[in-house]
Amino acid sequence: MSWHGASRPVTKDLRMGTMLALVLMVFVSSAIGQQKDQAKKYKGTGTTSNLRNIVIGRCYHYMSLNPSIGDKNCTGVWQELLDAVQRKDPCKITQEDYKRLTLVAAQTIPCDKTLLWSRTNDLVHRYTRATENFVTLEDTFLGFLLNGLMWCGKSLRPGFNFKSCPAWNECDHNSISSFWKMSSAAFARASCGVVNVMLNGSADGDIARKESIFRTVEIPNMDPTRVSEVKVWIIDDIQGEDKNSCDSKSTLELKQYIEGHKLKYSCIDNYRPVQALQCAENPDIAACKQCKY
Ligand code: ZNA
Repeated sequence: MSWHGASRPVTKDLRMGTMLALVLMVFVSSAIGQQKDQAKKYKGTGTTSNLRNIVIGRCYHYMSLNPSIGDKNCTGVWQELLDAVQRKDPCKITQEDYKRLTLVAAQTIPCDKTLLWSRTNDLVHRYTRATENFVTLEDTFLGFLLNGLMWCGKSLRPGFNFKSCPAWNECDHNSISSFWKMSSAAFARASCGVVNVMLNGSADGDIARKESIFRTVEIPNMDPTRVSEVKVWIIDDIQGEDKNSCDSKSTLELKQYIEGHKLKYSCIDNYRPVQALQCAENPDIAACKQCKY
């Protein structure tokens, strides 16, 4: 009897104790989880310091340089960037997450002005700065806002991760590569007339890497009813080797690939206006002293 009588409070105590232990376990494991998340080290650098001020400042700067774009709501654009990545695993950001940002940043691109590039990042932007005849993604509103910057959010928590972010190839769907894929697709879709592409004739390997954004995103997103021609410029470094040109095997394969997307193709080796820029920058080298320009 007494055993029975005493058993009730003991069972109650046991139950209470088990519950307390469970609550404590859940609490401790979630705290450890949060700590892990905080300490998580990605291979890339963290979000650029002062990101908000830079993006909002670039937004107003772009409007002052390009009045034709009209009035953009700069804090609204910032909010869309924030909403695309915050409270999300930075390795699980898809192009879809940037859809609203791409919509608020939409812009018309004049026909015949698009200049795409692959492995010519430096030269292509020196060229567009010098001539202002062409528009690269980085000269569009969306590309201008985020060019050269780093950003990523934190799983389940608001704001950005300033400690580290996934590097380009660290995971398939990271905040940086998904953004550039989404914005490149939007740019290619908005392009019309002759679309130019500056490729690197002195770089190793194929003229356009199989996994490049140019091949995987930009070509498939061009509208053959609006794009009259894809004009490939193959530029060698002014003192570099001529590893690829219009008649190289990989260039002919690229031609097939472009034509396979119902787009007209043309190719030009060492397009003179670009070579003239290379020579303006290196007037004393032998290749530039042939009175050709
Ligand atoms: N402004 C940018 O930071 C940027 C612009 C980044 C990525 C893509 N873009 C677009 S796509 C650009 O406006 C061109 O029109 C397109 C070029 O992309 P691509 O064909 O893949 O050419 P690329 O030279 O191989 O890569 C372009 C840039 O992408 C590089 O300068 C890197 O910033 C980045 N990138 C691409 N692949 C990798 C990478 N970074 C690290 N590892 C990679 N494997």
